[in-house]
Amino acid sequence: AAIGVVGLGYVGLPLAVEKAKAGYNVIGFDVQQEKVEAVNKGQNYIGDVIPADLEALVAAGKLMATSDYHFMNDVDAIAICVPTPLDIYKQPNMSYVESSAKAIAKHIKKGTLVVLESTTYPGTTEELIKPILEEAGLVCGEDFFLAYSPERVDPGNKHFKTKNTPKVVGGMTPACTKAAAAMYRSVLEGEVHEVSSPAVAEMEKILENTFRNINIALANEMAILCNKMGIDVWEVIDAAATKPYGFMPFYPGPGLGGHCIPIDPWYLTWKAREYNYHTRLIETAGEINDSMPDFVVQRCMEILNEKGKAINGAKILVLGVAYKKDIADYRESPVLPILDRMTKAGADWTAVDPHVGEFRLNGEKVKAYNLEEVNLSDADLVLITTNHSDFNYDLIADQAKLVFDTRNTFAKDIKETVYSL
Ligand code: SAJ
Repeated sequence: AAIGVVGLGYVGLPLAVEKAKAGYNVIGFDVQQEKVEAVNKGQNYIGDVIPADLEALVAAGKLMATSDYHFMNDVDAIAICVPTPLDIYKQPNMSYVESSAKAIAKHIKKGTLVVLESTTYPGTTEELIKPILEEAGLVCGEDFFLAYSPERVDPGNKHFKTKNTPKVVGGMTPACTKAAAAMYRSVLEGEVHEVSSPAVAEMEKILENTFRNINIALANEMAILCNKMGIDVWEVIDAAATKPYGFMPFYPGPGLGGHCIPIDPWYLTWKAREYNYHTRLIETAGEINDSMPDFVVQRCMEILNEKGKAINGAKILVLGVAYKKDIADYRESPVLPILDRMTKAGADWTAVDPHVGEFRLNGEKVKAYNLEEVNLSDADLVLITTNHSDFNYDLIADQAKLVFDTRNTFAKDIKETVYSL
């Protein structure tokens, strides 16, 4: 039996590899030819995948990639792992999910299992996917099986990978839930937790990520207020974290990046309008998180000002473009609006990020240098936005005239030239 994965990104490729390692013949589908070619050459491009695994599985003919949906005829189970981004009005963009479902509907046959993994608003599987798949005349729950099972991938997480992270599964009917749970249990080691409907599974994923978004916003609001009150917010959070029950620490930062946490809550906000409900908490948290780039640049101005320097014309090194440490991904990174605001304030900034190398800012290609390529002592201010492990923090504290650290990377009061959020 062959199984398929639609979307070979940071969710789909690790899942395809795990399915192939479990013994299935796996066909990966992606519209991007360069991904298809890379996979078929056994060339890995996803940090969480072990390159040797991909190479061996492709060489053994257990895993292949294609952009030709006719291969759908050969698969008995398909997982849809395509992006669900927001448009510029924070409205859901379901086009990838819709086009994948339509492509599958053309080749669906009796007994096929379809599972949607992309994070989305509650109701998607029943209201959007099911009708598309039933167009072919087959009946969901009898002729084919349909379920929702949210992806839980934490890029760069050393402990929790696709294989050992618990998985929630909700089917359109009990038979659908069973079929999907059986497929995942044959591939994954972690608990496969069955729920009564796709909507429960869709909503629990949104809860997981909205929980993070809201609590990060709380940490950011505390940081802003502690700064005004002359209190060290990091010391406050570490002290609160001594509470052994009912508390877990979240930390302030330069803003909220990534393709999930800043995005997912807005899928619920959008759907809630259909029920005339206004998700006030999500919107307020979004405003606070989105205000952090301004707060960071404001603090840079204040710190330079204390030394009689204007931000206008100031040489600023910005350490870290990626949205979190030790990865190369800079999607939704708050560093982009920070750089934008620095340009507007007339700062002469240079981006430093060995993981990113080169990135686009407002459509322009910009180089992200290695730390060794820049002169730390020549900068008027060094801003730490992403606490990559491979930055030499002793050297930075030693050589930089001024440091503004937004990630609490230094020991407390290391030097009076080092300021923290
Ligand atoms: N961040 C803070 N303060 C914190 C934690 C995170 O400012 O206390 C920032 C990070 O710097 C980053 C953003 O929030 O810019 C998102 O961070 P993240 O740790 O949630 O990382 P993601 O988005 O790569 O992965 C998350 C998963 N991570 C964790 O749960 C730790 C998880 O929420 C989801 O499985 C995944 O997104 C997803 O794909 O939904």
